[in-house]
Amino acid sequence: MPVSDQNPLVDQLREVHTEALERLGQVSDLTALDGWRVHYLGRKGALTQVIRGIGTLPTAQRPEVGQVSNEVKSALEEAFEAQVGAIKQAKLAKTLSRERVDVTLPGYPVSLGRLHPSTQTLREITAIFGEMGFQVFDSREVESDYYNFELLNIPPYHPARDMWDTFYINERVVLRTHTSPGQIRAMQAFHPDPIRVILPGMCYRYEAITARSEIMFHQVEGLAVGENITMADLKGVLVNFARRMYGAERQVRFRCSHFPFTEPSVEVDMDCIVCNGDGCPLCKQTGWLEILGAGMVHPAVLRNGGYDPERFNGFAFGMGPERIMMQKYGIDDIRYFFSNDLRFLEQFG
Ligand code: FA5
Repeated sequence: MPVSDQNPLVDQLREVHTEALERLGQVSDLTALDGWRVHYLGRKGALTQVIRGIGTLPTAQRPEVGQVSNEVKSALEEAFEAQVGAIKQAKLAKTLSRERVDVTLPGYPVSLGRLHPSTQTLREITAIFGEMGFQVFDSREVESDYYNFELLNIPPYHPARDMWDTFYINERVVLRTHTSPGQIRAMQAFHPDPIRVILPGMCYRYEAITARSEIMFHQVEGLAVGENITMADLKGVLVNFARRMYGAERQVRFRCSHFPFTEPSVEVDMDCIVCNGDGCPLCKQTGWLEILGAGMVHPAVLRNGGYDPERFNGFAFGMGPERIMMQKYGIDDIRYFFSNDLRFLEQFG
């Protein structure tokens, strides 16, 4: 760079410029680069030091110093930015060369969601009854005590209430303990027409959780109301269901039982799917597994639903899909269903 013999400060500015660019070329990391910036461009940096001497110059020479110092400052700032970019780029290139991606490697397997086993069973049950002409009727999970018990022929203080340990929301509202209150709601919705419905849904019981009992489980209720419906119709429907659900060779037996809302009442057993009736731990050596409760709808219940029991009659049944799955797949603990363990859930579907 030519040296001016008239203006010593301009010469010094040019020297600073040359030296700064030389040093910048040697800076290779961002911390050192910041040190460079402070040294040359900072408030007390080399450029400022030169400009401070402007007072010693004759007035005519001062504007040239201002102009050249601005030029040098801009040039150094530009060089600084370029060096920041270059250092960052070099760093990135180094990182990338270390983290090279092999795009030909196989990816991680994508795990697909699936329906909960209870939902799958509910759908299977719904399909079987659908083919027998039953339609689905949705009823509520939060019920009044009146529907859950009283309209089903279970007045307050009746000992049969002990069969259903209950979660009370308040004195008159409960979480339904079974799907049977839906019978009354279906009758009120269909009256005076005949009815053939199933009512799937969640039930709640305030009881000890064990390998066979949950406090939250599904039930599927069935209800048929019409004229001249007999116990033989109930039997035909349930035998057909058991064989479709568990296999054509299944034997079904009806055992006397008691439910306040059916008369007569039965419990239905099926020969044990593990031992075919010979006796094993699953069936507690009896050869039979209970699959559901059922009976002919009690005249008082028909009346509560709006049907004249002199003219109409019907049957009802209620089953637990989780228990059905346990029997079908030899699952020894109902708690697997709602413990959210993928090792269990992924086996279905
Ligand atoms: C009832 O709940 C009656 N409402 C069934 C009924 C309907 C009878 C219509 C007559 C006419 P029960 O309490 O037995 O009956 O329950 C029926 C089914 O629900 C049982 O067979 C079982 O499969 C299932 N279940 C009952 N309690 C539990 C529980 N704590 N955990 C899992 N499943 C249960």
